Amino acid sequence: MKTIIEPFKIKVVEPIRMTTREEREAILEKAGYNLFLVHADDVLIDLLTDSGTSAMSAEQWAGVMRGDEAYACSKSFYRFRDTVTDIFGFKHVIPTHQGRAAERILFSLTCKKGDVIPNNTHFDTTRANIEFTGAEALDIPIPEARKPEVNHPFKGNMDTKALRELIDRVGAERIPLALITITNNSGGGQPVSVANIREIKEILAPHGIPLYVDACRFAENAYFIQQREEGYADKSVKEIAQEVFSYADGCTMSAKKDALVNIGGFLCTNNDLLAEQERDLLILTEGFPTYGGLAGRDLEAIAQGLEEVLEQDYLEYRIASTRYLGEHITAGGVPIMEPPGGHAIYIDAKAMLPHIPAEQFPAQALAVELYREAGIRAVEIGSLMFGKTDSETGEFQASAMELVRLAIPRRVYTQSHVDYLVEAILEVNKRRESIKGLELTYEAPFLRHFTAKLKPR
Ligand code: P61
Repeated sequence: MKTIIEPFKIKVVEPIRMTTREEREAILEKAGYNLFLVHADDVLIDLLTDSGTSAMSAEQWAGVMRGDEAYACSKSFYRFRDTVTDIFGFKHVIPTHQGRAAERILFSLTCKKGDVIPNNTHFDTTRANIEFTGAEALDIPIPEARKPEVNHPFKGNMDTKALRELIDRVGAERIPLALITITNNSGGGQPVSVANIREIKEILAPHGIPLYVDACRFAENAYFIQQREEGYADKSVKEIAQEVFSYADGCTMSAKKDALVNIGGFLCTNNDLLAEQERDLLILTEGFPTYGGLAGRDLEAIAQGLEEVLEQDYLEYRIASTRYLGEHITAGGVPIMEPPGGHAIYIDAKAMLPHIPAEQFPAQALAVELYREAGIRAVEIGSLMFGKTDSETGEFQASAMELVRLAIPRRVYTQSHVDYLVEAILEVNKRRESIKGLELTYEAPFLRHFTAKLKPR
C-alpha cells in the first residue's frame, strides 16, 4: 500500500468549534490582533506549538493510573530511569518539570560571564538561561540554514569550521560545553546528521569540552537520519538515537515534544561530580531526585511515550504528515523554509508578502489572516518577536527572517485537518496582494510578542 495512514484509532475525542468569519473578526479586534490572546476555545486548528500538545495513548493513560506517588524512590522513577538509560545511555538521569528547568540547572552550574556556548541554533529558553549566567550563547549553523529557499538534507548541521575557529579565537577554557539542538527548532525543525555530530565530538574531545544534546525532537531527528544518511537505512531509529547520544556527554530534554506527554523533562550527564551538584540544586528548586518536579504518573507517561515515539510506523506517519502540508502549499505557490522540517512548516512571509515592510509585521499579518480565513492559529517568528525600535534614534531593526510557524501537535490532527489547512493557506495566498500590514498600539519592554496589541494599517 502506498497510502500512509495515522497508525492509531481514536478512543477519546475532543470537539473543536467552528466560528463564523464575523465572530473571528470580533475576536481578533478584542485580542489586539495578537493570537496569543485568543482563547483556545475560539481556535479551530491550533498550530501554536507542538510542545505539550500531544495526544497520549491508551497505554500512557494506563501508566497514569499505575503511577507510584511515593515521595522517594518510587517504582515509576525506576521505570522512567531505565527507559531513558536504554535509549540515551547516559550515566545519570535527573527528572525536571520541563526542558528549561534542565537548562537552568545545567547552565547555572557550568557557565559564567566571559564564557561562550556554541550551538547550531540556541532555542529562546536555552539562550535566555545561558545569558542569565552572563555567558554568551553563540549560533553557528551551516550557512545554508540561513537561506529559506535552499534545500539541504541536514540543514540543522553545525558549521564545524566555525566551531574550530571559535576554539582558536577564545580558547577551550572559555567554552565550558558545546550544544547541538536536534532537530534544529529555530532553523525550521531541520535534522542534524550523525557525521556532523561525530565531527563535532572529534573537534571538542582533544580540548576536553563536553558535548550536550538539546534532545527535544531526537526521534524525528533519528528518522531523518535513517531516511537520508548513507549507511543508516537498515538501522532502527532506536539504534540511530543510541548512536547519536553515544557521542555526547549529556543532554537536556523537554519531554513535551518527543516523549509524547503534556509536561515533563530531564537532564542527563556522564559526569559524576556535576550530577551530584545538579541533584543538590534540583532538591532546592524542583524536588527530590527521584521525581524532580513531576508526579509519579508523569514519569510513567514519559517512559511509555519514549517507547512509542520510536515506532517506525509512528515516525513515518508523523514526518509524512508534515511533509504533505509543506509540499501541497509549495505546489500552490506558497514559499516555505525548504525542505519541510519534522515538527513544523515555516511559511516565508517576506517572500509571500513583499508589499508589507518589516515594520508592518508581514508574518504577523499573515498569521492573523490565517485565523480570519479559517480559525487556524499559527505563531509569528519575525519582527514582532525579534525586531526592535531604537529608543534614541527611533530606527527600526527588522528580524533577519519573517516566518509563520505552523507547528503540528503529535497524534492530534488527521489527514482531513491537514487538507483543510492546505485549502485555507492556498485561499489566503490567492488574495495575498490585498493583505495589509499591522501597527503596534502597545508593547511590553521585553518578550513583547506575548502581550503586544496591534491594529490594521
Ligand atoms: C516550542 F514560544 N519549545 O517550540 P520547555 N529546546 C528546544 C525547544 O523547542 C524548547 C525548549 C528547549 C517550544 C515551547 C516554547 O517562548 C517559548 O519544556 C529546542 O518548553 O521548557 C521548547 O522546553 C524548552 C515556545 C517555549 C515558546 C518557549 O514551541
